[in-house]
Amino acid sequence: MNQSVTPELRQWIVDQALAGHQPEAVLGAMVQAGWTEDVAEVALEDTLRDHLRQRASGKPVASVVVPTAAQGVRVPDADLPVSSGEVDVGDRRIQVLASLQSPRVLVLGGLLSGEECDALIAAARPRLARSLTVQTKTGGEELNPDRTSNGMFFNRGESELLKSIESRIARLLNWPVENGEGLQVLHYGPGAEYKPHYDYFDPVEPGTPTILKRGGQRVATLVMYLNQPEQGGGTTFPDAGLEVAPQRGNAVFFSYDRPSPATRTLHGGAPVIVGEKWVATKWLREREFV
Ligand code: PD2
Ligand code: ZN
Repeated sequence: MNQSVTPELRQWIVDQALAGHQPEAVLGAMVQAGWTEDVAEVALEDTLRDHLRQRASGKPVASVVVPTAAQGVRVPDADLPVSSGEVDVGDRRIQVLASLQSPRVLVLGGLLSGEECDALIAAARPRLARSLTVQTKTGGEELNPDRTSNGMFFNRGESELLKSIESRIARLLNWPVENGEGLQVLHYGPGAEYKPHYDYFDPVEPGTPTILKRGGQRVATLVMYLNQPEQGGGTTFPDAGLEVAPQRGNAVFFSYDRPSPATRTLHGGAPVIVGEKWVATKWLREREFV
């Protein structure tokens, strides 16, 4: 791996120290992420020495941001319907079937037409591969045993269908198209599942600064159901005791204003028992995703 000590890595080291992590623990995390121990040791010592020198000189230094209850970032959300239970996004009217404040969750009806669901499946099917997840230890990707689906990513705006869906989502959630990652399609066969996890990138992992360069943190997720499994395959929110049933064209939206379990957005894809499950996931970032 690339062993160059980037400004992002130096800031991460300082943040870990300011958050109270012992140097041995920080070193251990770096070695686990693939750093050679002596390179990591020098990077750690140099960074912390420079930081202390800068502090002693009275110069202002970047300080760690420890999010508290009052410090969450702005997040996507729908304009809630006053009485009709529907949001008009120009080309469709979308039903708000359920709304929860903490965790912030919306269950949406009729976000996609049946034809759009079928077209997404048809376009994704030939491009499926065993799902990878972003590896926050290094910023790369890895096979994840907790995720037994097959998946693929579309590029943002790669077809008229995707452009139309992306701009609908942007209008619905009041969030720029440019801040969205390319749509991901997942296919689960019988027995496949996605164990409970958070979608934000864990700030304590040394690969996270690299991932955040492409548009900051993830702040919201929209999981769109492209079909209806015969049995199983709901999206679960263990902290809220909530399970959303997959129904073709419907979706579940949730947001997280900080990368913390305090958002209560732990969620998973329950095992498919009978049939298959297709979903399309849209992740929204703080800033333009490049
Ligand atoms: O397929 C799902 O229900 C599901 C559950 C949890 C999808 C995701 N997470 C995801 O794509 O992040
Ligand atoms: Zn997820």
